[in-house]
Amino acid sequence: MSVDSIQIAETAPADAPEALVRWVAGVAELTQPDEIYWCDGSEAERDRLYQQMVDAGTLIKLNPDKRPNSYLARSTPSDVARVESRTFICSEREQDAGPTNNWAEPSQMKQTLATFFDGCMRGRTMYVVPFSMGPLGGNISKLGIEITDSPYVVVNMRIMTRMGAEPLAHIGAGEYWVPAVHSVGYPLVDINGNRRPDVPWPCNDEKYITHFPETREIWSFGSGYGGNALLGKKCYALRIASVLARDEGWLAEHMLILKITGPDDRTYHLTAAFPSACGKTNLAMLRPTIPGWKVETIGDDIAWMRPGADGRLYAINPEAGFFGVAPGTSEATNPTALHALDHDTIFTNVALTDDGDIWWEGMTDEPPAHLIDWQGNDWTPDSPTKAAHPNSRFTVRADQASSIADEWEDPAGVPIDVILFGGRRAHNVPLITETYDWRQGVFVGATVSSEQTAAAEGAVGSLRRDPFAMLPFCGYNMADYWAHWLRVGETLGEHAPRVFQVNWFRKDDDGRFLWPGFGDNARAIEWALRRVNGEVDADDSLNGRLPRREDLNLDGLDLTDEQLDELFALDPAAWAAEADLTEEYFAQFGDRLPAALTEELEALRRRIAEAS
Ligand code: O2Y
Ligand code: MN
Repeated sequence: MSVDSIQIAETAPADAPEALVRWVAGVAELTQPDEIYWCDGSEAERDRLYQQMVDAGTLIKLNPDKRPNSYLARSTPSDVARVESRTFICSEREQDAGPTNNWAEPSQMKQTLATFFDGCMRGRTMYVVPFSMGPLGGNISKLGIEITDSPYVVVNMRIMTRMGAEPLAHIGAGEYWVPAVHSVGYPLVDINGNRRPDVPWPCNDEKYITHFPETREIWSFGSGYGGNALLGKKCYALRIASVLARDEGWLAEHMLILKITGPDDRTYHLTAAFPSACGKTNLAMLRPTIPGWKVETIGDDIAWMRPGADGRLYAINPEAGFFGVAPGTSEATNPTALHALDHDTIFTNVALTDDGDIWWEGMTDEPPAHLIDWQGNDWTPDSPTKAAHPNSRFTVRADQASSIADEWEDPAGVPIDVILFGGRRAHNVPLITETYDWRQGVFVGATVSSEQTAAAEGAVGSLRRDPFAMLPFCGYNMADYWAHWLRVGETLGEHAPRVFQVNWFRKDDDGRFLWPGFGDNARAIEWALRRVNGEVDADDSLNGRLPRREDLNLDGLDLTDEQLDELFALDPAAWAAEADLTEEYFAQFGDRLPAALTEELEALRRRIAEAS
C-alpha cells in the first residue's frame, strides 16, 4: 500500500515548508513508495541504514580491527560509472544546451520520465535528503533536496554533503533550494501488487540523468552509482550550478582547491582544472619535495567561486567528502588519501581480502595470494581480470585527510591567487607557462585537451578536448560558458587570479615521461607563486611566459639539460597544426563563439609565425 498525502504531511518534520511537503507528496504520488522517511543526518540514522544494507546484502561490513566503521558495496556490472550517453540537458532551446551536450526537449523528457518514474518506488522506502553544498549558511553555499529510493545514496550523501536536519532548517527559513529526484528504477511490487525479492544492487537497464536548466531541477533514473545518483555532486554542483553561476555572476567549476604556504609563511590559494586520469586527487593531496613548502587540501574536485567585497575571487569546496578512484592509490602515489581511508569509509567495487579488508590494483607491489574480486568471485594473481573495477571508489569525509586545511569549511571561502589548467599531453605543451592575461587564460581553458592513446605515440594527432575539464559537466552552451568566464574576468580586473597552463605528462622520443610528477609538481607551482609575487621574470614565447631555467627549483632532480629543453620545447610547426585543430574545434560553436577567442587564436598564430 502506498502512502497518501495526509500521511506525508503528518510524517514531515515540523520545519519542512509547505511547498516542500507538496513537492514530496507529488513525487510520492508518482513513484508510490511504501514509506517516506525524512533524513535527519544523525549517526543513529546512518548506523540503522548500514545495518539494514548489511542485512540486505548490499553492504559487507569490513573487519573492524583493520578498517573500523567501513563497508564494501558491489554494484551490478552494468552500473559502474557515470553514463555520459544517458546524461541530458533539457533546455527549452537546443542551442542553449550547445553542441557538446545531449539535448532533449523538456516537456517530452518530462513525459518520458513520467512513464519511468510511475510506480518505480513501489515496495520501497522513499528517503527525503536535505543537503547543503558548501558550509551551511555561507553566501556561496546552496541548498538542495534529493529524493531517493536508495539507502546507499543516503549514506554516501551524508559523507559527501552537509545532510539532514540543519539544511532542512535553512530551507524552512525560506532559503533557495534545488529539487532533485532519484530512483534506482527497481520497484519491488508490480502494478498488480505482486512482490519480487530485492537484489543487492538494484538498478535498471534504462538510464536517464536529466537536468532542466530553466526550472533548475534534476531527475535521475536507473542507476545507483556515483555521479548518476549522488545528485549533489556533478548534477547539482556542476551542471545546475553552472547555470545558476552564469545568471548570478559567479563560477561553478570542476576544479580542486589548494592552500599553499611558502618558506616565509606567506599563504596562497590555487584552483586547478584537469581532465580525468590526470592525477587530480594526487595533486589535491600533494606532498611537496621542495623544502619549506606546505600544501593543504581545500577541495579535490569542485570549486564554487564568487567575487568578494575586496574584488578578489573567493572559492569554497561545495562538497564535504571525497568520492575518489581507488586503483592506483598507494603509499607511493598518495599516502594522504590512503590513510584517510583507514576508517569510516564506504568502498564500492574494490576487492575483499581474506581477512575482511580491501585491496585494489596498485595498492601494493605484490597482490595478495587470494581475494574476492569486485564481482564477488574468487581471484588470484593468475586471474585474467582485475580484482577491483578500474572505476572503483572510496567515499570518505574530507576532514579524514591529514592534509585538510583549517579553512576548508570557511563559509566565506579562500581568495584565489592562481588558476591552473592541465591536460595529459605527450607532446607540444610545456611543463608550465603563464598566460599573458585572463583572456588568453580563457583560451587556454577552452582548448584543454588530452592526446588520444594512438596519437600519444606519434606527433600531434587527435586531441580529446575537455574545455575547462567541464565537457560532461557544463549545464549550458559551452561557448556561452566561455563568454561568462570572459565577463567574470572583466569584473575582477586587476584582482583576477593569474592563469597558468601545466602539463606533467610530456614524453621524450622514446615514450618516457620527462617529468617525475607527484610531489615534484610543487616545483612548477612554486614558480607560479614566485611570478605572482613579482620575484622572477619570464620569457615570452608563442604559448605564454616561460620560466627561466635559473628560476626553477630543480635541486635534487635527476634531469639533464637536454631533458629540460625537451620539457619546455615549443615547435612552431606542431603548434601551427594544433592551431588548425583549434579552429576546427571552435567551428562547431558557430556564432556563439566569443569573438575574443577567435582573436586569441589569431594572436597565437601571429606568435607562431614570429617564432618560425
Ligand atoms: O563514475 C562516477 O560516477 C564517478 S565520476 C567522478 C567522481 C569523483 C570525482 N570526479 C568524477 C569525474 O568524473 O570527474
Ligand atoms: Mn571530477
